[in-house]
Amino acid sequence: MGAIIYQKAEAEPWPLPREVPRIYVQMVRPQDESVAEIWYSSNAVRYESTGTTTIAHDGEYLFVATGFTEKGDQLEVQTERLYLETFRLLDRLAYTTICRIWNYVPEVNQDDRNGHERYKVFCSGRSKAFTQYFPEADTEFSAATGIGSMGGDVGVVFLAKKAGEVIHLENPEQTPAYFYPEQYGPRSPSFARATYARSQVGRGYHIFVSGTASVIGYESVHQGDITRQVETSIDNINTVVSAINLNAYGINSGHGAHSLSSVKVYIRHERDFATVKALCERHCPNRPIAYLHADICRSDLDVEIEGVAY
Ligand code: 3EB
Repeated sequence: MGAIIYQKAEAEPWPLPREVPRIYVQMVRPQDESVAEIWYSSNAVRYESTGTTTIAHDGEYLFVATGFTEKGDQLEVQTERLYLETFRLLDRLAYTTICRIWNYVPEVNQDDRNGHERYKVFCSGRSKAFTQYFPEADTEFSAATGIGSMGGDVGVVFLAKKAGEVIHLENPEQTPAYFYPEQYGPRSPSFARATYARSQVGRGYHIFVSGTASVIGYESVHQGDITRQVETSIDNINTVVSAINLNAYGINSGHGAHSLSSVKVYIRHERDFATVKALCERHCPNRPIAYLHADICRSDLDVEIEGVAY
């Protein structure tokens, strides 16, 4: 029903049926193959589009691929506007429960004209949209990834559900991102560590695990040590999807990094690819893992890992 395609700027568009919503993200090294993350549905899918936003929905899930070309130094207001428009769209189509968001922001660690890091500027726009649209729900956020891309437009993908059982999960070892102290930006990041979504039919579920980095409490740890950053990210994933944590939310299952699917690993430095691959193959054996070249939104961190458990 929708696709996120990681490919080089100059590459041919991925051959997909015309109506399928998609976003192209520049995160692939010149020597690597493109990667497509394709979300399927076994139900009948309806497709729609409005301007630069493309949509697919199947009666249970809705996939939105959207974004904007930046105009001047307007990242904050353009982000706020995009989020507000998407919230209205989700209301109009009646898929009001957000499960997962991916945010791709070029030059994410660069400062804007006012000397503010673009990640923090992006967080402000996103946070203002949430506060404006959901004034009563000040800690109600879904799983997300906020990550740098190597160029192009700002891209945002939303996965939302018809009302149904969704539980947003935190990691007891990490401060909720929406409570990060001021030093990480005037408006804290709007995301949960993971989102559990139960299927409307049968006993199936998905746990969407957010981009997970080497953060303990609210602090980055193991700066400059790629091995320990990977280990801490894996530990954080293990904690958030563990039986102990899920049971605390009334969810009767348990997972670990080893049982994640659709694993994506974002790596800041080319020189770290081999090390990170070896570690991830050990922690998530026998499953396809995409390794992407991206700036992590905290400038002192060099790796981030995400996936889906079900
Ligand atoms: C962190 O733990 C690392 O701003 O949407 C991870 C996942 C991170 C999502 C976001 C940021 C975001 O704070 C960074």
